[in-house]
Amino acid sequence: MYYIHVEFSDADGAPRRDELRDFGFDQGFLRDYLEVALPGEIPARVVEVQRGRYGIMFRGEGGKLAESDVVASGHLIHETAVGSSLPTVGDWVVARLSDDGRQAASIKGVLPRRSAFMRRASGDKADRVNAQVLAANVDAAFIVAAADARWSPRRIERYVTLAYEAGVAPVVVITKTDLVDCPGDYLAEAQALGPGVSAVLVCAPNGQGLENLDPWLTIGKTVVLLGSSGAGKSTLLNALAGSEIAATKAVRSDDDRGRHTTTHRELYRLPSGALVIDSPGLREIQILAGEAALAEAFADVEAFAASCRFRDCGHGAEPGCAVRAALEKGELDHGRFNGWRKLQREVAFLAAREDPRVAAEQAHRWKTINKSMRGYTKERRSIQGKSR
Ligand SMILES: Nc1nc2c(ncn2[C@@H]2O[C@H](COP(=O)(O)OP(=O)(O)OP(=O)(O)O)[C@@H](O)[C@H]2O)c(=O)[nH]1
Ligand SMILES: [Mg+2]
Ligand SMILES: [Zn+2]
Repeated sequence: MYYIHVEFSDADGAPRRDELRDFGFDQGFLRDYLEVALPGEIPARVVEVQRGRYGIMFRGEGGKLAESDVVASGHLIHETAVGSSLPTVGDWVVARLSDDGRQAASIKGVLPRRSAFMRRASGDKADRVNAQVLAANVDAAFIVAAADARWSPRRIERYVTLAYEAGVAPVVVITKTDLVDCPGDYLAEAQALGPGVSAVLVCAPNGQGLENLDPWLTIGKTVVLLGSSGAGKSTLLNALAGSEIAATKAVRSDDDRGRHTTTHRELYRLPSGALVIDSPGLREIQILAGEAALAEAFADVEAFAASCRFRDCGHGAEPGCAVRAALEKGELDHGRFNGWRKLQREVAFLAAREDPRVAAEQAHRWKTINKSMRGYTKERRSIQGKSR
């Protein structure tokens, strides 16, 4: 008999305390898991990614949470080569148990992602864009930006676009507010990035402002920390955790800029029960996003553009250009306009060279079974068929 390792209610129907559920596992993921799992396979969440090895969290003996260090199965790696995705931090996966049933041994497949943060992988070629999934199944993105010389609304709005592409709420967390006289100026600049963008001022070392992040840090919810190296992501994580769970390092001198203190991606659980993904700062944000995300991130600019006399207005010398009029009247910031144009060009470039993986990820974002898992279901069906 096949024993299902996940239980949601006692005989009286009351929810049972389930540690896997505290990691964000719910009825939807359970359904997806049951659809594809074979005997001896369990649901697990990827909590750490280090060069081809994955730390996964699952219900071990006695229902207690256990962690194993595993690899992806050969089957999954093969499928990845033809279009689906390797596991990433935050993923819910189907893992195979070791022969003695005590440990997880490998990852057989990735369950459909509810959200995915993607960027262009390094080393992609001009004719072909490769996607890298940075984090999955995230509920909110904390865009961590320091109130210092590297402050850049242009960079922040790129992250905002990335968050919209992932279908996730963007929250700008402004750090190092202890180092400036007027933190309110930074807050205003962040808030000007659109009505959907929340912004919060914090000083992580002394805990100031952290309570303003509480709405996003609730039990079982997952937040990813995004932002440049040195912005203070790991410092923020430690402050929220109340202990030094991640390494941090003093701001580097300029010749040292490329070095990251955080060197891998990991999901941590806070005392509040919220889950936080820390990762190395991205050196450059080669974003992967489509027109819809761009329109959402730049709704204010697009609203002006919608009033231009010509639908295909290039916002140059055309008569009746509402965008140029807004720029001249000071209703639209020049920097923001230029940021929008630059991203538009990038989005157009991407649309022309789309990685099948990106298309696949977009199609799978809302609860469809991914390709590797479909093959997998067939495999299970044929096994069942044979035993009948
Ligand atoms: N004064 C001040 N310093 C801060 C604050 N937050 C972070 N720092 C300092 O900034 C430096 C970099 O912080 P990290 O947390 O290591 O930065 P990170 O974003 O995790 O960097 P990577 O791991 O390389 O991506 C450390 O020396 C922190 O002590 C803050 O609110 N105020
Ligand atoms: Mg760090
Ligand atoms: Zn125009």
